[in-house]
Amino acid sequence: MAFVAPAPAEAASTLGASAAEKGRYFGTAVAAHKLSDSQYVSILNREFNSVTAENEMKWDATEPSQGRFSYTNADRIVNHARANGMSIRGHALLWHAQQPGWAQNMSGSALRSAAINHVTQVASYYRGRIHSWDVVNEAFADGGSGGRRDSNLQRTGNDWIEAAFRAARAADPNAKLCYNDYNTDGVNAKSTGIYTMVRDFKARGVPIDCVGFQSHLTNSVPGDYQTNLQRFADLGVDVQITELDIAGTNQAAVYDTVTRACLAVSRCTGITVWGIRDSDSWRTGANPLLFDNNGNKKPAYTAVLNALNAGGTNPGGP
Ligand code: 9MR
Repeated sequence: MAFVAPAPAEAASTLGASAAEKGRYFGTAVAAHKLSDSQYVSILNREFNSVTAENEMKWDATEPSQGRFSYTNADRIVNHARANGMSIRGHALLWHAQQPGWAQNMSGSALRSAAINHVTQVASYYRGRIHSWDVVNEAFADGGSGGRRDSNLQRTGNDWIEAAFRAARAADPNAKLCYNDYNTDGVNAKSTGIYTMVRDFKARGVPIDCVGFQSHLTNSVPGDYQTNLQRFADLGVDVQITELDIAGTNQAAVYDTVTRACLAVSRCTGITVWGIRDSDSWRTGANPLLFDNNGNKKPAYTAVLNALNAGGTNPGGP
């Protein structure tokens, strides 16, 4: 009988399936009002196994007046995800932007109490259904200071971030709790400020499980992108690429580099792109996503899929 060589493991043919083979997820931001667009939904269901609500879980959406919570649009996304076996990134419990008007007008201890109550209420409502929460979003300043961004939340006291993480842990003990920010994609003053905060939280037992790197990129990615992910992982937190989109030239090559960097870091547990088709992107006209306006796969899509299929495994799983 002739020897028949075993077939090589078949390369996965979708982003989600390929990432899953590597113990990771591949997600996208989703807008609830697009769940009636059949082209959008068919790509979503075919390619992705994680979703992030693009706007529907933000403070202005979930607590439009103080103490009155509104989950209708967020629930549409959560229900769609659960019905299709997708995990969910919660985005975001506290942020200086997209606050409801009533919160924008508050300060001091009243704002602190309202903010912590918001964290508790929303995280409790979704308890058991969220893989990872962006507990705090974009709290560090741009530029060289490495310090906090000024905001009404920051003015309630420097400990507002740790108070939010403690409240989130109490409300949903099984969700991974992330700090999420942009312009943190290489080793720079801003990412180092966050690194120092995470190291301090780990040393003092403040509950933090993950750091999100938004990765809104143009033309290139910092040469120390993987090194930067790894230094956070070495603190004992997972890292996630949370809002990836890449404008400009070399798009496919930069998507390839980012995907490979995640796969090379065992604690990089997943990648989320910030929308499905170019027409879904917040960066109007930049065409920074993996599918064109007609829902066709772009060269950037093929680059990501090939990088996922070529990449290493993550024994820990997502
Ligand atoms: O993509 C979101 C867009 O629809 C909203 O108008 C905008 C409002 O601030 O927020 C966008 O998403 C942001 C995300 O929540 C946090 N990081 C930056 C994203 C792009 O602005």
